[in-house]
Amino acid sequence: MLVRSARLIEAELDLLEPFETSFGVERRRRFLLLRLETRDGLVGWGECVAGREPLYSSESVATAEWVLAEYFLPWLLDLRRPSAETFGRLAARFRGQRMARAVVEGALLDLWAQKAGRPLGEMLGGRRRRVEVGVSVGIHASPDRLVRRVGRYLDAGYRRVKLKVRPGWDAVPVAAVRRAFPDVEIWVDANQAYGPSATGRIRRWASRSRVAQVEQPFPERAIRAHAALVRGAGFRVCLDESIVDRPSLEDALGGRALTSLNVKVGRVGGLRSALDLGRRARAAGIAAWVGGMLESGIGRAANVHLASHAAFGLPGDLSASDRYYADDLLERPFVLGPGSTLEVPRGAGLGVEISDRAVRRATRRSRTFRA
Ligand code: OSB
Ligand code: MG
Repeated sequence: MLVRSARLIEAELDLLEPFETSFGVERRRRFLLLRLETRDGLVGWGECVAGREPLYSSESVATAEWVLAEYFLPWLLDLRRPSAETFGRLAARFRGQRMARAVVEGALLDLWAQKAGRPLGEMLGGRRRRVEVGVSVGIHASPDRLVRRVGRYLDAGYRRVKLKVRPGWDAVPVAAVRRAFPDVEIWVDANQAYGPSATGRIRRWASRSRVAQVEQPFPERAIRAHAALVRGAGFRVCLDESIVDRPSLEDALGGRALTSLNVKVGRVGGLRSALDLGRRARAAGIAAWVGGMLESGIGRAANVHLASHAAFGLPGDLSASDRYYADDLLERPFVLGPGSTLEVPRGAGLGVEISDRAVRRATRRSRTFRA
């Protein structure tokens, strides 16, 4: 299965609604797509979740494009037996660059599963045909507007909501959602916006509004601060940005700094690492679930396959296409099904049909690398 060419596409898609978090507002997502073509005519796709600016993590579209163009793609095209394993061993020489590594691995695994004629999730050991999902809801202009937005998501069929919070946008809007919807499962995510001195306050407003889970309130290196929040908390404490590999997970587990783990494929360097971390967390009695990065349908397909694995036990941040984009780059969008679920694609590999026309429309520029 020799890779004959690699096309790196810089794409842009307008979000249907702006998405505001503690680190900024996103209206239009810029991201990289990778299209690999093999000698025997198979085409594998990957989506890189690095953002235009290094706000969520230190990687960006520019750093990912640089390391892919200068190193990873030439290495890949030189491999005699390209596979996730052989590429992974080469890429392991470099520090970080996990989102860039993940996109290459994703496209290779898509090819690998296509060659076997089976869905990617099944190849990874996943058995579910549908996966449970929730919706991540950005910061809004007022608690009223947030409540209305959440109401529309509940009407659409979502059963759990994750509200973005930050200092100044927490106790009041969260209480407003709780008051309007006494039974909905509420999670919150701060993307590192608080200092450790906020521990008591977070505990009070989260408990009062019966929040089920608080995600990454403190900076990524602040393991002990998260452990202090875990002690005596009536909600799960979830880590996202803090966990990037096996050692960081082991340290957080040893320090009792989490009771839930958001597993994002890009953040942890690829699907294989994501599965390993999910299984390790589960074995330690920690709930793991698949997070999202506002992916197009291409990245979402990989996430949905991952979530079909039994390691993941809570509803993922994997919403239907119409939560994000008017056109999701797929011929058939992801739609929300019964019980707040998405269907795991049944076809070989990613199992989704990618719309060449939609990709062309979203493309700002592209470069092709050949063996
Ligand atoms: O922290 O989970 C996060 C999106 C961009 C950056 C960080 C996060 C998110 C989300 C989006 O919450 C979840 C989704 O893709 O639906
Ligand atoms: Mg998060």
